[in-house]
Amino acid sequence: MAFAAGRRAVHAAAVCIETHRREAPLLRSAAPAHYTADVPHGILRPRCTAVIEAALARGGAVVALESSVLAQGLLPPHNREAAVRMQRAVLDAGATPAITAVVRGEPVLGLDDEALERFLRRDGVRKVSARDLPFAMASGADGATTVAGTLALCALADLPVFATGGIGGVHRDAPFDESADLVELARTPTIVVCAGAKSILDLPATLERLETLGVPVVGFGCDELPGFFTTSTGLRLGARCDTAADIARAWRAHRSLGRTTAMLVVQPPPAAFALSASLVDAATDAALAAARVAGVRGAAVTPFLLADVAARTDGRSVAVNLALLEANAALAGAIAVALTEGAA
Ligand code: PSU
Ligand code: MN
Repeated sequence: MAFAAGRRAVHAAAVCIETHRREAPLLRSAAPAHYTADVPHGILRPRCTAVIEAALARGGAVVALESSVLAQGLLPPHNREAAVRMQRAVLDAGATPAITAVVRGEPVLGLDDEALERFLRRDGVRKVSARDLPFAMASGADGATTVAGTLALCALADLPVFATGGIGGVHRDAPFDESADLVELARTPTIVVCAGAKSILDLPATLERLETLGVPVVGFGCDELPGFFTTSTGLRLGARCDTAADIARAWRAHRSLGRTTAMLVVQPPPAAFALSASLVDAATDAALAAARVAGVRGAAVTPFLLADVAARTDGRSVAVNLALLEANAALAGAIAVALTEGAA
């Protein structure tokens, strides 16, 4: 495991904790003292595959991809298809994909083939939000990171761009069930590309919370918040961009203000796959009722609802899910490249 001297970190050679403890000098962190006073070994830097390490070292475009959508959101064989299509889309855009996860207790950017296979089999892989990271690490577990968990890892490696399907948000039924994705978006300076928040959520409330938290939401080629499975929701957005270069420019402005929130870039699912609002609404209402009857709670809610909606739409929700994941990965790749190009 490598430890870095703060967020503008160096690519220190990987050392295991024990070696580090005995032999390596303590590294000073650039983070404020109250963050690091009780972290004698410094802030961790996720282990990267060689390809990702090389891309970071040359200042190349790298796009983070979450793993919870693979290990909890989509069932085999669709999760494999999602992994392949997303990574290929990032590569085709000229960037390097980095699936984030905790592998046998170690936070990583990029999964090797063996770990990816385990995650795709969903073999004892737990769902890891930001709060779950320390326990997954301490117990040596495999953990698939949600948007919140992924953002926490992006921050450790200064990854500025991340693609996902839909973010978590404010749930409709359960009072106070609000995804940690929102809070992490509010404190992680990363561009997050998605198709909005999942239709199973309370979308107006989710948008309001993002506003309260100061997270800019920009439509990519659209003026409304997309509904994940659907093109529109009737919820107007305050900003629109039509090119990756425009997003990059807005991002630089955001960062020039010292803002440390994410920027949410939303685009509708590819038109050929988008579902009608009536179909999605009916499936969602039925799924919510089923969750109530089954007494599903907490972290299990989102995977349950997604699976139930998939069953109720004869898999059409899966087809649109795969298509939008690929499209979002492609856009994230283009934005990451634009960030490396126009550094002025
Ligand atoms: N969107 C999907 N599939 C998913 C998720 C989102 O299409 O599996 C996952 C993401 O990882 C997101 C998480 O961060 O669900 C939200 O879970 P919760 O509501 O428990 O925070
Ligand atoms: Mn929740």
